[in-house]
Order: sequence, then structure tokens, then C-alpha cells
Amino acid sequence: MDIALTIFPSFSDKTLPLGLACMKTVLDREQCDVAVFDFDYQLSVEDRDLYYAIHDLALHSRYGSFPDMINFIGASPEIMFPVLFDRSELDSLLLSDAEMRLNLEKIDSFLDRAVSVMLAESPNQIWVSSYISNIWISLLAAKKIRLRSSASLVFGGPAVYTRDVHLFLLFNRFADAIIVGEGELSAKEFLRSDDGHVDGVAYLDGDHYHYIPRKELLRADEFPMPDFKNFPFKGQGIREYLKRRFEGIPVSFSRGCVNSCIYCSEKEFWKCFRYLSVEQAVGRLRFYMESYGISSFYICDSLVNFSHAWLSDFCERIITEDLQPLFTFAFCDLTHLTPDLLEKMSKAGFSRIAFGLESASPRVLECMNKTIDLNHAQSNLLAAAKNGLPVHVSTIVNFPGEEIVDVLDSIRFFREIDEILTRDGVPTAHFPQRSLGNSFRLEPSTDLYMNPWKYGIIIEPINAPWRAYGFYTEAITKQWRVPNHKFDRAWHRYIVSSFSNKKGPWRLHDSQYRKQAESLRAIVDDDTFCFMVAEHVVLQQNLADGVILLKDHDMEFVLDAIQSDMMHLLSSGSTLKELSRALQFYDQATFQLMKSFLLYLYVRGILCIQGFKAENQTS
Ligand code: B12
Ligand code: SF4
Repeated sequence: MDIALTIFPSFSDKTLPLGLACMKTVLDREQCDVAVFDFDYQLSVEDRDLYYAIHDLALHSRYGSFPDMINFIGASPEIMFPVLFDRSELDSLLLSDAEMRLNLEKIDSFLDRAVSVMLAESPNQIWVSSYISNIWISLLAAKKIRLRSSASLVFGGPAVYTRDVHLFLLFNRFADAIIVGEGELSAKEFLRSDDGHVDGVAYLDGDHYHYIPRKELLRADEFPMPDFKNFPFKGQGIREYLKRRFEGIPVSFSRGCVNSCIYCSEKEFWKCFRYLSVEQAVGRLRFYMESYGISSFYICDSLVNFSHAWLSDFCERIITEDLQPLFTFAFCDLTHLTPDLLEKMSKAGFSRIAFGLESASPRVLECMNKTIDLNHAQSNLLAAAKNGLPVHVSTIVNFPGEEIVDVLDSIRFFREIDEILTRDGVPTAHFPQRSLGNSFRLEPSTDLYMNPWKYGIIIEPINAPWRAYGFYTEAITKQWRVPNHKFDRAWHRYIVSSFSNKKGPWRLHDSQYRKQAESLRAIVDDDTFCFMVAEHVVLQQNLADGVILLKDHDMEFVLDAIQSDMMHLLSSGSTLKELSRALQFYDQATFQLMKSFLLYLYVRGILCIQGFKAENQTS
């Protein structure tokens, strides 16, 4: 095999890896012998607890000792550097953290197996897709690969965008080459060249670091149409992803962002903003619906409302063509939006929408370079709630320079929304969800990082023992500081987060769950799919009438007698056809009703897909 194309945990359990699929399309076109190894998928179905523990580790500092550390490679530095360079240092730290010790052992064992699976195919090159949430695990895997193979290691993805990370990866031999930023054009030239020394690729020539940024970008009409055949592993397909949480096929209609928030790296990463025409975008949806039989989509644009006019046309087109997709997720800003457009979005199938308001203090918004009119933002959020659209709003607390009055501005903004909605009789279940306690973290490749002096920020080295590990470690162990500015972070976070109202999963409305269930019907094969009840769900049998009370997080359902029988039969690992036979459902209509019910429970997370019975095993 020429190339193993891989992603390590944990990136996302809601959809498929779109970046990896874009690279697969390029490699296929270049006629490489390529195989995909989606180890993110693998761990998420094999050991959910470990999967989420890794996720948590990458996003929250375990020991909290360096809150102002710049976020280059995720995870707690106290753990990550010893794991990568000298494990003996970990012993004293982990004496009182048995859970962490156990997780590290499990991660090691998982990665050893993953590397063996990949090396069994003898790839010449291993290409790794890296995000802040999986980069340190990917480095650990790279280390294991080095010990057992001479395959070259090529990294790509947002986590390896900055020069500091290039130096760390290349000089410590985690990577032989890094394809920087948008991957398609650089990857194509990299493959066609003799030595891989092309623009857009960082590499070492002897002891010299080379990197010349690529000037040309992919045109919108060249955005690859990702093909998910042979995902997550060779010989498999999209239905495997139904074994974990699945919110639809990932789609994107644009690259880059029309805004320039100073704390965000998307402008820098994608450079210039490009987008598909409405015809092309709708054509892609139609293509996916026809080829995969799935009409749920997870929108991966930086903002789906990059233009009010574009989104409005897009929705109209979907409505007039009666496509009936369900968009389970999309990021939107509150500027290129109006209550009318929200209503149209709802009709076109948009369900969950995430807004990054970030602050409701005009002063902080100006510092962030966010041009939000707060009255306009408020009307949009009120309209979303009144239209029953499940939306989520997030804010950043402790932005450099933030003062207590700014925090109070945010609280006042949300209190007003609550008061208006209560006065207008909107049920609290329809109120916008909000998480208000996300602490500011300085990210590389942002304007704040690249021009700190413009914002009165000082970036300086951290003095900690682990800085001595490896080469160029100091490049990725820096912290930020705002001189002479004193603010009580803990207090800011405490008061604002007490106004968060996000409890449990981000729910859809019942009709949307039913639509999501229907959007998957065609792919769920009656002869092979086996469902089971999710681990967190409690089934309580009422002795009097034998029916079941089903408890899922904060919701309860009373099942009727037939539904209760279905729950009993599920534990035997039956397929849909076998279930219907056991329940003596001989007509199509009853069978389809049963299938709708099970799919509805599946999309709500109450059932999971246990596996697929081989065709010849079904009776
Ligand atoms: C949709 C999205 C999500 C979705 C999930 C997406 C998914 N597929 O599962 C959700 C909302 C769940 C999410 C969550 C998070 N996300 Co997010 N997300 C995005 C977003 C908007 C789109 C991702 C995408 O599909 N892009 C389109 C594809 C085509 O681009 P791509 O994946 O980058 O791939 C291209 C290149 O990177 C490269 N490439 C990628 N892989 C490889 C591999 C090789 C070998 C090569 C050569 C090239 C290459 O080529 C590809 C084609 O050009 C991006 C921002 C953006 N606009 O890209 C942020 C982004 C990826 N997310 C980010 C972050 C920080 C997060 C969170 C950590 C946020 C948080 N604090 O909780 C979480 C963690 C994710 C997790 N573990 O669950 C950051 C990552 C920063 C970094 N340095 O890695 C990004 C870049 C946003 C940002 N600028 O801050 N996210
Ligand atoms: S934070 Fe959102 S709106 Fe602002 S530049 Fe980044 S992607 Fe665009």
C-alpha cells in the first residue's frame, strides 16, 4: 500500500471526518493505493468512556496549573510531555491519580493495536489528520510508528498550521513533512514531486527548516466531493458510523469566514473566503441523498449564513424543490440573519443552530472585532425561540481586558431575553440554550497571537521542568499576559456561568427527531441491523400491566404493551425482520411503524446499533 490515511481519537463522534475524506478524494484522483484508518471511529465504538476521557483531556487542563498557556497541542503539559519523552517523570504525579494512570495504559494499548493494524498493510507513507483535540494522541501514535516502521509520516490539519508546531514536530521526528493549511493542492503537488519539497509543505532539509506558503487556493468549484466509500476502514461504508452517535453526513458550502474576530484562526487558515453557488450546494445535497439514501446533514461551514441573500436563496430552493433534508447542526452569526430568515431556515429543515455571541458587552465586542448589533442579535434569538428552533448561544469569559461590568452586560442581555420570552408565554424548553462559562484561551494562528502588541498582550515563555524535553519545546510552551490588568477570573466565570442553562443533551423537538429518524430509514437494512438499549437508559417494568417505563436522562416514556415487548426482544440481538416475526407483524404497514418507532428511539440516543448480522446468519 502507498498511503495509510488516518485520524486518531478524539475528533468528533457526531459525523464523519470531512477533512480526511477531502484528502482521500485527492489521493484517489492521483491514483494512489490508499486505505483509510479511522481510529477515532474505532475507539468511539470500542470504549466510549476512554473516548470521552481523551476528549476531556484535550480540552481541559487536568491540573489547571497553566491557565494562560497558549493552546498548541491540547492536553495538560505536565502529562503530555513526559508521556512523549520520559515516562519515569510521571510516576510521582500520577501516584494519587489512579484513573489517569489507567487511562494512559488503555490509550497505550489501543494505539499499539491501531499501529499494528496499519503497519500490517506495509504503507510507505502514513498521513495523519490532526486537530487540537487529537494532536497529542497522534504524536504518541507517531512515536510508536517510528519504533516499528520506516514509513514516512505526513501531518496535516488545523493543529499543525503554525511554524512553532512545525519546528516541534519536525525536529523531534514526529513528522517528516507537514502539509500546511488547505490540503488539496499542496497534497497533489507533494505526491507529484520527487522529494516532496513543494510550496505549502514544511520539511527539514538536513538541519534546515523549510516552508514557503502556497499562494494559490482551491477555487470553490474545485472543492472535492468527499466520497465515504471505504470509511471507516477498507471494505466498510457509511452505515458503520451509525454504531456511534450519528447526526448526518458532513457538508460544507464555503471555506473561510466573512468576519475577522481577533481570537479566531479561521480567516488565517483558509485565507480568502470562497463559496459554492446555491445550485452547486443544493446539487451536492441531492447527490448525497441519492447516493447514500441519507437526508440528515451536519453543516461544517464556519458560518452557514455568510451572506443573508445566499442563505435565503438556499432555503427557498430547498423548499420549492421539496427536498426535505434535516440539518442537524450549523454555525451562524447573529449579524447576517433576520427573524424572517430564521423562519425560512426552520421550514427548510434547519434544526440545531449554534451562535457564537461571545459577549454582550459592546466594549468587549469591539475589542474582539465583532460587529454585532446587540438589539438585532436579541431580536434574532427571540425569533428563534418563538419559532421553536433549538439554538445554542455561547460566550467567552475572561477575554483579555474584560471587567466585571462587561460580565454584567452579558447577564443583563440574557435576563432580558428570559423576561420577554416568559412574558410572551414561550415554554422554557424553547428558550435558547446557553453556555456562558467558556474561558478564553489564546489560540495560535489568530490575530491576537500573531500581533499581540496591537492588543497590549505579552507572550512569554513558561518556566516549567518539562520545557527541557525534546527540541523546540519552548516554541510551543508559551503563555500570555496583559500587563497591569487585574481581574478576578474565577469570580467572572462563576457569576456568568451561573446563568448558563445547558442541562443534558441538546435536544431537538419531537417532530425533528421523527424527521431525523425518517432521514435514515433507507440505510437501515431490515435483515442485518441489530439494535440494543443504550447503557444509560433505565427500563422499569410495571408489575401490574407488564408495560415498561423508559427513563432517558431527564425524560420518561411509558411504553405500550407492544413497544414493551419490542424492548424485551431487543436484548436477544434480533434484526428488524426477526423482531417483526417474533411479534407476528405480518403486514408492511405495522412493520414500518415498528421500524419508525425504533429509529425514533435510535436518533434520541435511547437505542444504539449493536452491529450487523451477516446476511447468511439471518434466519
Ligand atoms: C464543524 C466543526 C466542528 C464540529 C465537529 C466537526 C466534525 N467533523 O466532526 C463540532 C461542532 C462538534 C466541533 C467541535 C470542536 N471543534 Co471544531 N470545527 C468545526 C469547523 C467549523 C469545520 C470542520 C470541517 O469539517 N472543516 C472542513 C474540512 C474540509 O476542513 P479540515 O477538516 O480542516 O480539513 C482540511 C485541512 O485541515 C487539511 N487536512 C485535514 N486533515 C488532513 C490530513 C492530512 C494528512 C492532510 C495532508 C491534510 C489534512 O485538508 C483539508 C481540506 O483542505 C472547523 C473550522 C473550519 N471552518 O474548518 C472547526 C475547528 C476544526 N474546530 C476547532 C475546535 C477548537 C473545536 C473544539 C475543540 C471546540 C471546543 N472547545 O469544544 C471541539 C472539539 C471537537 C471534538 N473533539 O469533539 C478548531 C480546531 C483548532 C485546531 N488548531 O485544531 C477549528 C479549526 C475551529 C477554530 N479555528 O478554532 N467542531
Ligand atoms: S469566530 Fe466565527 S464569525 Fe468570527 S471569524 Fe471565526 S468563524 Fe468567523
